Amino acid sequence: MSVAQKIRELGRGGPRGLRLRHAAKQLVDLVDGTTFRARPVPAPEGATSAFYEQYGYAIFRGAVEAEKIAALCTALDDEVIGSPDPFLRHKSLKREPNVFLDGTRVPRDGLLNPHAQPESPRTAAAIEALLLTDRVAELLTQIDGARNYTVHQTIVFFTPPGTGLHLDGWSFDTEPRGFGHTLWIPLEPITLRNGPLAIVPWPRGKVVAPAELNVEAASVESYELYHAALSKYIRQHAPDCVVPQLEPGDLVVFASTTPHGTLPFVQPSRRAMQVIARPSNLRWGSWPQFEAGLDHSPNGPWKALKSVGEHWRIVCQTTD
Ligand SMILES: O=C(O)CCC(=O)C(=O)O
Repeated sequence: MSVAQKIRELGRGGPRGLRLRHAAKQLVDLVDGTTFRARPVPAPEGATSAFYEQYGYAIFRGAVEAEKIAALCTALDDEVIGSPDPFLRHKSLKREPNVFLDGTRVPRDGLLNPHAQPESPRTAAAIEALLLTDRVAELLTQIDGARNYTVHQTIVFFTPPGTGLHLDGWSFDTEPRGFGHTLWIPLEPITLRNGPLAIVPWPRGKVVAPAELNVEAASVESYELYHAALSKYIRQHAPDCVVPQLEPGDLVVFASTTPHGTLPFVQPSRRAMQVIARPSNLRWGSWPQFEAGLDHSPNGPWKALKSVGEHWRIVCQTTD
């Protein structure tokens, strides 16, 4: 059905003004994937997509322009590292000034959603310039055939966050599950010594149900129990890990259902950016929300969403 037909269909019944307002709202919801049960497009032909379906991740070389990475690093140095002001932090979820690791200029905690915070406009502009490109969208399209993506979250890491094995889908997935992407972008070389990312090769969309692990259904409270049980399952059934050694310019993408975590470090500086995005037409939510029977996507936590170019939408103001 064409968009025009959909508007006409949605606009039937009720007083004209009300009908039109209702139709406009439903159209926005439709584009957002909030009420419309869109289906994922079939996986495209090609080696990238086939590999991603089987292993749940992809590594692209030279996907991000070097000058744009340098511009982001300069913005971070000037706007964040050199500033006494507070910034919204990844781990503490609070606005806090830099606390540096002993003897370094490496902040202990990263930045949460710096692309959407009023205190970091230069960083935000540099993130948009680096990320929301046709090239990055085309690489995602090679994986899943979708043509438009919505960015929900960004994190900038200065040092490895020490994250245990987990699934990003628990807190942000699509319905059907496994079509959300995490984009992981090194801003400096990632070696075996500065806390690299470790990925468990895992078929895209594979979900081990809590019942299969003998833990209670997904809920905010059962996160730790589920992930402890999943880690045991992985040790037994999927013991291999991929630890990509990366240069700035590379891009790692993995699915919302792919287990991953951070390895330990001896060198503390590890600048990288992590991005959570979904094909814009798909419904989304967290596993606990899906488990509770949520039949539409949540409305927040953002206050504003904007389109950038042909291929991107991004949450540009959050309630954090
Ligand atoms: O950057 C890393 O080492 C992993 C971080 C991560 O998985 C997360 O924050 O969800």
